[in-house]
Amino acid sequence: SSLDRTAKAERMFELMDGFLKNDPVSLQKDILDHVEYTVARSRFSFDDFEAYQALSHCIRDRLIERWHDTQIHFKRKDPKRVYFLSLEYLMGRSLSNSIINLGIRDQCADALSQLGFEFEVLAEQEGDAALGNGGLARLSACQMDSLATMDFPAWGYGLRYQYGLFRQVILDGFQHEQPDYWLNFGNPWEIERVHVTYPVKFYGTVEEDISNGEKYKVWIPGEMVEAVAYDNPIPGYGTRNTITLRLWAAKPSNQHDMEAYNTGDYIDAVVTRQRAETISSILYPDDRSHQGKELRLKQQYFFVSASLQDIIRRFKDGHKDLNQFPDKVALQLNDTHPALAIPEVMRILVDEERLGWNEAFDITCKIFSFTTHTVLAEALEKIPVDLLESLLPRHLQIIYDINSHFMEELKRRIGLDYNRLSRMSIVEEGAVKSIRMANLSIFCSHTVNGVSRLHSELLQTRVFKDFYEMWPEKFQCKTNGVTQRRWIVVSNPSLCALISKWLGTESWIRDIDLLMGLREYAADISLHQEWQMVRKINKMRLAEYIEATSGLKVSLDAMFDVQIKRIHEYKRQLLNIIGIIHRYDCIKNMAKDDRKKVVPRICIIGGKAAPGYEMAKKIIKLCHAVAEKINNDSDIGDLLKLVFIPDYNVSVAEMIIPGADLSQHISTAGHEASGTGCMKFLMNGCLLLATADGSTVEIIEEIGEDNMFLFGAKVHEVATLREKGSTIKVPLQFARVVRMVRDGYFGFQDYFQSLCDTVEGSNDYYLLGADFESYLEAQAAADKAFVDQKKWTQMSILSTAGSGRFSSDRTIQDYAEQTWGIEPCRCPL
Ligand code: H53
Repeated sequence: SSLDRTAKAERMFELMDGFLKNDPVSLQKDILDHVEYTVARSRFSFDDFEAYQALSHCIRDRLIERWHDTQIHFKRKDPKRVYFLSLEYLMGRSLSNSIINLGIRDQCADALSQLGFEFEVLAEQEGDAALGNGGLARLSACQMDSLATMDFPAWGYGLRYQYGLFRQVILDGFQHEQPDYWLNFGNPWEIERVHVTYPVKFYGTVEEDISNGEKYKVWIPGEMVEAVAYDNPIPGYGTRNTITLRLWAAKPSNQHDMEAYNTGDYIDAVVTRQRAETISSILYPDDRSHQGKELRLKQQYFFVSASLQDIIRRFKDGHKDLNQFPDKVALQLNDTHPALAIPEVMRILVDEERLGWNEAFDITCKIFSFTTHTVLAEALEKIPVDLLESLLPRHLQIIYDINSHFMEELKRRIGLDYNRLSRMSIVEEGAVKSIRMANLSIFCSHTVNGVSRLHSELLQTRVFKDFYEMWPEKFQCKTNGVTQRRWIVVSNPSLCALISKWLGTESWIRDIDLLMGLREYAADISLHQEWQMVRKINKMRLAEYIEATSGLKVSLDAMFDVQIKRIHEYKRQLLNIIGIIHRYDCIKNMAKDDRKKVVPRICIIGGKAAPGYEMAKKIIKLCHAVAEKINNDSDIGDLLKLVFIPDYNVSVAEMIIPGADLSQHISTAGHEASGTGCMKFLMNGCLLLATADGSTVEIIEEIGEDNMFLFGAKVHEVATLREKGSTIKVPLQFARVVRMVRDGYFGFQDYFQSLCDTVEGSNDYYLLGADFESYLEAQAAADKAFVDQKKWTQMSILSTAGSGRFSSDRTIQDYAEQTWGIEPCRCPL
């Protein structure tokens, strides 16, 4: 009764001491309590890792307080909500980020130092949460940070893989993959919700039934698995708002079991049950390619089904009329990976809620929006019809129904243009009949967006031209962004302090446009000195890491030249390596006196290759073979070094980026949808050497061509160059370097032949040869600028100052206004 409830609440308030306190003494007490009661170590003897665990739990408690308040506030206000559906999140570490967003960094450091611990050392104890592959996954993490900071009523949904992205181990220069069983030491950043579970169905048959004189379809599943929620609180910065990233884990279902147990083999029945858990066991390590595997499809549906059940339950708790669903809910499809949500919503509305087809379809089209992250044909998901039919028979029917509505509408508008109809169809006929998930997503979403302006244009003029001509109003551009909280405040504390000092405020951490204020001081000598000092500190940190991982000692006066990202032919790490070999060759052939003029370089490359991507693996091996040669050549000395940093991940990036002088973003124009690494480097005052591809086109607009080193063919030139094929004029130096590799100058002669084949003559699809000359010119320009440290520092300051547009806060604001139609809902302090 309500009386009981009031009495209960009063008693509760009596018992509570108010919120957890954040002064150093309270923090110390809480840390020690967690050492004793959570970690179960004596408070008189615990090591760094145990201190990390205790501190994390102490921070987790504070997150939970805010998280509860936020959820209650959202419930009370009942705003329109956005649900971000993504199969991948690269969260990295959580401790530092949480402490900074809670605003208690200094208090924690004080509390720890009095206990004899150093905050930085404890932060290093944490492993990365690597539930994703690359750019798309880290983007999701950055966007969650912005959603929380900007007080949006948002939820992220995803999968809680037991094995994250593989660890990369290099043996003899070859990549080997090792499993990342990241939950081994527990995960203080998640909260298991044993009561938030939903059944997820697979396989079986579809039957017809009649109720109240109306026919409807019933799906009789053949397998049932339970989805259990794990909530990860995401704190905003400078706000109490703390939102939820809800990840699903698969557990065996208890329904259906009685029969199995009664009919016989107990052992078999238990083993079968256990198989359920494999659904969320492992992240697929392929970036941008899909393989039509059943397990992958199961993962997609598992995550979609559990999320939608959760979302609809939350909606129904307070609303009866499903027609109001679009007023309260926006569903964001992060690439096509969650696109099964479309037929799933239709199935729920039509089969379970018994809405008419048109009414259901109308609702569906009002709630979905779709972001595509690629221009590469191989990255567009296609699901073989056979696979879908066996795993999700009802969904296949629904997709066929959607397609026939779609085809009818098209015929009405364009007549019987069969070529076009077949290009646009959701169903692809052919050797393997399959479902085009992108076409499904475009047709059923109210908006479709690319992730940079160039990419959005290419979608309209090439990849989805037919669709754009039909529904131009659907197409939007949302240029990616990254969060300055992680990429400056957490990872580059010295630069953070310097910026705040010169701007006279810390407000830029929430209001990034203020960074522009640095332009005013771009020529100020005392800023230059402080700026250079900060850069030196960061280079020192990176140099120590290089020495620790590779044994190589590097000079801080050299230019640190970095390329870190997934290894892919279109990203052209091979162009970088060929350039390095050329530089080596030049130095070797130089007169001793001329060597004095050479700008010393430390070339740093890092990134993982998908385990089945042969050429990418060869590129890694070539990098090591070349490094072996150069680094041990006494003629070269400190003038040139090449280092491959193994096991590149978010926390390694946090250490490398602040220490880089120059970074390379050199994809063949028209291939990188956006790129977000370049934005992180830009924020940190690293100069870019880049092609006009993806988001760099917009970076040029912000900081001007003079403040970066641009080169290479432009998008509109690429097709013509490809047509020219082997008649393109390729510089002699390029051919010479490729010959060196072919001739076994770096060893492994046979192994590298096929790699060399990919860049010669008409095989050179990514145009390394065609772009080589202008690449060398850009490199020479970078050398020249580096010698003039005053000029370089000014360019560096202007890079940071011009990076505001590339904050994920701006991206999220754009999505909120132009796509989702949601407003902030700020929890009172
Ligand atoms: O998504 C990033 C882009 C980047 C693009 C990347 C991406 C993946 O990481 C995985 C699959 C895919 O189709 C695209 O390659 O250009 O910056 C975030 O939008």
